[in-house]
Amino acid sequence: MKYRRSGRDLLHRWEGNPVLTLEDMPFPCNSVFNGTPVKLNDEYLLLLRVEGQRGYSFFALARSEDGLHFEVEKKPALLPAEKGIFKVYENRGIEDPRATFIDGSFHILYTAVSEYSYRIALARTDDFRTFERIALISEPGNKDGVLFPKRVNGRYVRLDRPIGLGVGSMWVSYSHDLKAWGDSHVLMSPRWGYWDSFRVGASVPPIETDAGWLEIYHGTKMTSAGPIYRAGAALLDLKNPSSVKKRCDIPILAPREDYERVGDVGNVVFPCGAIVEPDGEIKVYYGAADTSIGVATARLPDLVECMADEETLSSDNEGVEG
Ligand code: BMA
Repeated sequence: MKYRRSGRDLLHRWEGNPVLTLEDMPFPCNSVFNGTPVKLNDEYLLLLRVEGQRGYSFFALARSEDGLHFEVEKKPALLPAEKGIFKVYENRGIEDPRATFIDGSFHILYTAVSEYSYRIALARTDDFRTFERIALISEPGNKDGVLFPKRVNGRYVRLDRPIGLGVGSMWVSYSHDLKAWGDSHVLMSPRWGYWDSFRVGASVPPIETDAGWLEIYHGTKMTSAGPIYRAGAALLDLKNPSSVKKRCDIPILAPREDYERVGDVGNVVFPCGAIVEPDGEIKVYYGAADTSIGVATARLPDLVECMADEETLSSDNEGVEG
């Protein structure tokens, strides 16, 4: 397997990128991006966000033996709900799935889109063939939900990104039953002057490491040509995920290749999940320019080492309004 170094990014792109494009889709659609990966029975599955030609999104499933070469199933995996309460809040589509294995099955947080704004929804599946919608778990104006893979101090934990007054921060919330959430706190905010100075949101469901919960997140910087979406990393305290221990001061992946620079929304890399291999390699799957999907890898310990103490980073920011 060959990986290409582009610039100084800590994540190295697979030289066969993009992994999936419109050309690989077995049915007509506008684009494929923002997929979440899982490994099931030695097979890699990628639940994809597909934007249909009408403009709203739904999910399709791709399968692979090596996590690099995927084949997309002929029929969509999950469409916006056609009845009940989910229909009301999904009538403009479903977006950005993020899968977590917990309590013996896969739990997918995704964004339900309607004229009433974004909400985070939860569905459960064992096989990615049938999905059971569990609940709409956020107020309107919230997206980028990711679920931790285990309970912490008896409670389920999630990260999300409620829309703020111009500033988009990452929050943490807790639940006893996955349906009712509370004890919400702001966790990480944009940093003035940094690559993540405009908005930050959770991207990859947190990964447990000896050093803490590794969160690969997305951060944006606003420019005169619009936002640039990059990926970064932070470590949260294992026993208290409301506490950020470390945060990387540089992005781990930034748009550099043509397929990341040019597309429906240019200058975007947007991870929605990762696979940690038994040998410590992490494969991060990301949407590129809202038009295709890429994969990039690193050694998990290298990602953990790249981070500076949060105290050092906050003192950099002292006295500066973000
Ligand atoms: C975010 C989400 C993603 C999208 C990204 C870049 O706010 O809506 O689905 O990939 O913007 O357009």
